[in-house]
Amino acid sequence: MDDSDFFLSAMGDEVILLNFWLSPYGMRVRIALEEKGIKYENREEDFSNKSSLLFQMNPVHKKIPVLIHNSKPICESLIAVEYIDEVWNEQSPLLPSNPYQRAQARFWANYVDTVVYKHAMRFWTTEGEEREAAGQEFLECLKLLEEQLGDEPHFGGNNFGFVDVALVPLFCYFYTFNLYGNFISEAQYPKIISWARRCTQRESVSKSFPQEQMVKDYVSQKRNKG
Ligand SMILES: N[C@@H](CCC(=O)N[C@@H](CS)C(=O)NCC(=O)O)C(=O)O
Repeated sequence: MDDSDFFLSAMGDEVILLNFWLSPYGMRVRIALEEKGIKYENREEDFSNKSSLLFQMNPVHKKIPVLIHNSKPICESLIAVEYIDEVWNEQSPLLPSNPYQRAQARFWANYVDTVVYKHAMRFWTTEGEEREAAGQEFLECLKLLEEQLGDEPHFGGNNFGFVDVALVPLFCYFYTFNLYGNFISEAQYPKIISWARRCTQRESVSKSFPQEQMVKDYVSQKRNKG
């Protein structure tokens, strides 16, 4: 038991995450909790038989992830990440303290959420021309993100931060992208690829990602069915 465990148990915090192992949204919340060293219980949901707790905690969308902190639900992954950053603010800040930089971080996280994820999800869930178009759009987004990253190690500059947490879960599917050929070429996207490597080497990220083989099996099962 280290100091932070003692502090948390002394505080009596109960943290539960309603989750699904393959969800990139769930991974965001896990990464934020790991960054802060928060002990939590991960509860897996079965989408074909959702728990009554999920209906009770997220009656509007009935989706995971739901962070439950001392019996109170926080829904929507980026809102949960911000909540974690505010509540456990003594270490590993994820959002910058400067208001302008904070607004910028929220802007890019929102871009990742609404644009980048949309194309990535279409790429995995469609076939033929539609998948091709989604793949192209996704690559266009990566180009823009490369420019935004510039020569910094992270989107938040030197520190791993909010935009990194928002984006990096997509890269746990990196090898599944490459199951479709050499989709994200290192020569074309060197900065994003080295950023992804840097982030995935962090303990908070690697602990929150599913095992590579499980993702591969899941994707090949889906492809065989399709
Ligand atoms: N915008 C939400 C998206 C959450 C989401 O789409 N969750 C999916 C899993 S990846 C889900 O719960 N799907 C179950 C369903 O739609 O019934 C967030 O950021 O938390």
